[in-house]
Amino acid sequence: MMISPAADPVTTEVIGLLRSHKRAPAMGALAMELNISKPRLLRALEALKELGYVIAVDHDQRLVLTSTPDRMTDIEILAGLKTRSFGRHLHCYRRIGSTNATAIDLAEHGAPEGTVVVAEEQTKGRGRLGRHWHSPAGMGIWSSIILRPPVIPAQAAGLSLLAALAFAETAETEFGLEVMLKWPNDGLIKGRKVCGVLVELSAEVDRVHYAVCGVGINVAHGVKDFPSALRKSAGSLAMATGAPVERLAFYRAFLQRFEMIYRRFRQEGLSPLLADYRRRSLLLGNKVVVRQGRLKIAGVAVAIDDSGGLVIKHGKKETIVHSGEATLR
Ligand code: BT5
Repeated sequence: MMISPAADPVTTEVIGLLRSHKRAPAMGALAMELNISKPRLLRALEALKELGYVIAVDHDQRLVLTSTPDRMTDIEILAGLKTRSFGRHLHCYRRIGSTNATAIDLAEHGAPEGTVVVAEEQTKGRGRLGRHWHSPAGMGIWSSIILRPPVIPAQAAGLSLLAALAFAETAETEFGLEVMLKWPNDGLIKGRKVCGVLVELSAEVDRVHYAVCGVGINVAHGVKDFPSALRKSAGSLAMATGAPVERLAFYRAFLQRFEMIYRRFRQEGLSPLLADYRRRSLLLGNKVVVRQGRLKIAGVAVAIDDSGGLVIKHGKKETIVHSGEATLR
């Protein structure tokens, strides 16, 4: 189900007006100003209340917006979002199978670059290789962005790295947290996975039609909010900072940062951005094993090359891997 006050123009107008006035007119005057009946206004106020807005009536019967919800709705995301294209087309859902699946559908139907799908809850959140991504209601940022980079498929592999980098830089700037990146796509804080990225491509051999870049960021979880299998490995921004974290502010900052990084990638390619990624790399300089299906490559991770591949040295030989599951030995 979509959650979009913008789906109802009256509700949108009401919240716009309440936002722009410290004290909005009283109910009757407001209905007149908006040229709607009082019952219609009451319905809009009720809808806003259900979305978590708190609207008080002061001693002059004027309406006062006292609190806005930390909900991933279009109006709240767009309030103060400073991007050119990321999030300018927004599809917000209360509950959805997977934001990646919906974004792929939208991309197939021509949705433009920067289109975002975001959900409060995913019932079939997906990780790489068919794995499940735990995405409970209200706990995190479950979101996908449609990108249409003018590159060949091999170059698009770098998008996972860029999304992870955008997460790291946002967490550092917003909260001063130290984020480590586990190639290719994990964002870890204090050894726990807080962010995962899943890029899905539609491409020909020499052209990418679109890439859907899905990003999952755990925000509000305490340890017990994770299923027992994840309690040792997963973390959240709230666990890392030791305080509640507002999803909306973080999400806006993330979109802004990711757009900046992505625009640089479009203009200059991956290499100028890799220094920032390498600096946070968990694997570089360490003994690792990378599994690609049944294939196992063990050695020392010595570099991340300019295409985003991980260079593993074993004996005198070096192998470059572009995908796989890496673990420290
Ligand atoms: C990923 O896969 O890390 C990619 C996750 C991408 C999720 C986003 S949410 C929005 C968008 N829509 C989607 O449907 N997906 C994307 P991978 O590297 O394969 O890691 C998956 C593994 O991480 C699982 O097998 C679990 O072990 C673990 N895991 C699952 N949920 C987790 C969570 N919430 N936090 C930390 N670890 C988790």
